[in-house]
Amino acid sequence: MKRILVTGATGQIGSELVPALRDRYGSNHVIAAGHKKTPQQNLVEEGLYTSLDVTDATAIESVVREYRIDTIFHLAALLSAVSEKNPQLAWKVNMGGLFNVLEVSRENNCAVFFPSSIGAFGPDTPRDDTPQDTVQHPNTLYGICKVSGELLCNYYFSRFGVDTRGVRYPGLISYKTLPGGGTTDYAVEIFYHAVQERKYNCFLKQGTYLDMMYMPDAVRAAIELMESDANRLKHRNAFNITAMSFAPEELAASIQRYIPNFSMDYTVDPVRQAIADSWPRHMNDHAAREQWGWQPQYDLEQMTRDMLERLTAKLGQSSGIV
Ligand code: AKB
Repeated sequence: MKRILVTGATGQIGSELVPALRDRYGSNHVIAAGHKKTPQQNLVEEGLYTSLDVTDATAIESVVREYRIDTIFHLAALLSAVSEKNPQLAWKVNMGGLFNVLEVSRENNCAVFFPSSIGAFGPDTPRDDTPQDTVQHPNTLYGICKVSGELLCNYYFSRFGVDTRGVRYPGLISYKTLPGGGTTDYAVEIFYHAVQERKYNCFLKQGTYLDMMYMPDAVRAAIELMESDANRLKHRNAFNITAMSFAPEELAASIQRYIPNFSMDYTVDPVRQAIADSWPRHMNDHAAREQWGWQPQYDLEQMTRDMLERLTAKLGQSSGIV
């Protein structure tokens, strides 16, 4: 039975990955680790929780030894927009944290899941049907950390035999925890505003197509990749995965099918627009499909309906959904 550590457990992915891992492997086999943010009640009450600063290698090592960890889902990182505001801190947390996790894993024989991102691509990358292996050249600090992280994970596998695996996540949409500082955050915020105010002011302009995914698919992808047959993995790290690609006005139209009086206008944030314009519109994820059977379950329509139903219940609003 696995013994798992999840760093960044209080974040958007971690807060949903931890309960899924606890359901699968048992609550005593999954240690959720957060740092600055107050942990969600369920993370603390329904299993093991610890506070952990990933820039402190000694602290990671002592958690790994204390709980006899054999697998680390290393999610702790700053997202793209906050990384542009504080590139020095982003390098320290995103690169320093990953390096520490890989070193501790090398010494303690742990497998590592590392989430890369569409942010690992840049303006020179083909934006449509983006190949698995292609020019990357990101021009954001977040992207530079992601592409370096992909390479570092490959290096730790080929040089030291650490079982590193990972995906390139698109923008992730979820109703449990807000993302906090990404370029794709509009696709989450829009739902809160639609349910509570029936209107939203979008910071990306019309026609900005980006890959997206609903959180249940993202969580399943991480677990399935880590459980997949290593002999079938030709890439191991940085698998392109996607579930849908849409522009803001298409997401708004999808919401309007359930909330007809929802309206959206635009005040473009130049920093986040420039980041979005440097990312793929739609990635090719055939390598993930072929090598470990990746298959998304939620498209735009299914995701929109589920998000609206669950957020309406969470926020205690009268539905307004037709
Ligand atoms: C962000 O927008 O920074 C993230 C990502 C796509 O990596 N959601």
